[in-house]
Amino acid sequence: MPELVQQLPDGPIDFIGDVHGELEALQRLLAHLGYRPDGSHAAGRHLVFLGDLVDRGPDSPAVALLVRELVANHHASCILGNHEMNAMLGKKRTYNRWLGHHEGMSGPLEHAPQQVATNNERVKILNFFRTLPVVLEHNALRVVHACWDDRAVEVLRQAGPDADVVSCLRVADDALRRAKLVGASDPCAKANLNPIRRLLCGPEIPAFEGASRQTVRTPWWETDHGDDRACIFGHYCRVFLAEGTAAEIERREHPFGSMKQRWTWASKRTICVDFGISRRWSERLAGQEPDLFQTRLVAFRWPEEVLVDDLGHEIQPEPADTGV
Ligand SMILES: [Mn+2]
Repeated sequence: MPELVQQLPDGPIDFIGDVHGELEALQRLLAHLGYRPDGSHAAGRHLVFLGDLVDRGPDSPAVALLVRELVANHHASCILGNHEMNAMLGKKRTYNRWLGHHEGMSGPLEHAPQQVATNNERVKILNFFRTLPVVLEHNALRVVHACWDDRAVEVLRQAGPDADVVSCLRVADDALRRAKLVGASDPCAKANLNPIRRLLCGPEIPAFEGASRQTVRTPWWETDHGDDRACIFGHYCRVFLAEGTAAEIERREHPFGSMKQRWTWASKRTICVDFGISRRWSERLAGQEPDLFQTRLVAFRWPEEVLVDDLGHEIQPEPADTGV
């Protein structure tokens, strides 16, 4: 079992946002970044994956096993995302049919092919997830899947060197359930007060009238005070694809929904590196030409502070206040 808060290596790092089973995009991005097939880099660069390696895309097992190999060979580090947590909790959803079940809601994602893991692969992958930390940091950077929260990170530090993240999450859920028996019921309590859920899924607020869900995500990065270190995170898919009423509701509910220019920092010190490849399956189903994909897998290069996407474009992210 791992320490849940670990140190980032010194030296140049490429932070890779949510991959969601998009093996080809990952392989192309690694080549654009100058990584050799064995994961080494001539300039001694290190890879950091921001979580959500799996689900929705065509080959989750291959992505998870590739990253496992890179981590084993000390070319990469990887933190947990909410999708790895869901897999460890045994949640069966349409988007994680690669785990070998046939459950889930009906909908277009059902028609997107997913490579199914063998029993042996599934065991290897779930064991790998159990070795992953939730947070990485050094004196200049903070890295988390969805939301940096000092108090939640402090709880993880207290968990010590041999913590089981699944037990930590369940213990906190149980405590909240007991508290709810004697206190007021708050639909956001689980997301906001369970430290693991807060770091992996981000805070939520009660939804406004007309929203599609009871609670909606909120832009924590606008009030991220008190830590001068830059924060790199993923999770908040920054690309909107569909048109029409459903897409309008989605934009209203989305913390980046009002964003006009997506290649920006989230705020002065925070940058979200999830550029929507979780939805590439829907572009593929719609028959989109690969050259015209709007979704991207993106790396944020440190200390250069440039973004590189899976099509090989290098983009200088704009300051947060120009695009929003
Ligand atoms: Mn996520």
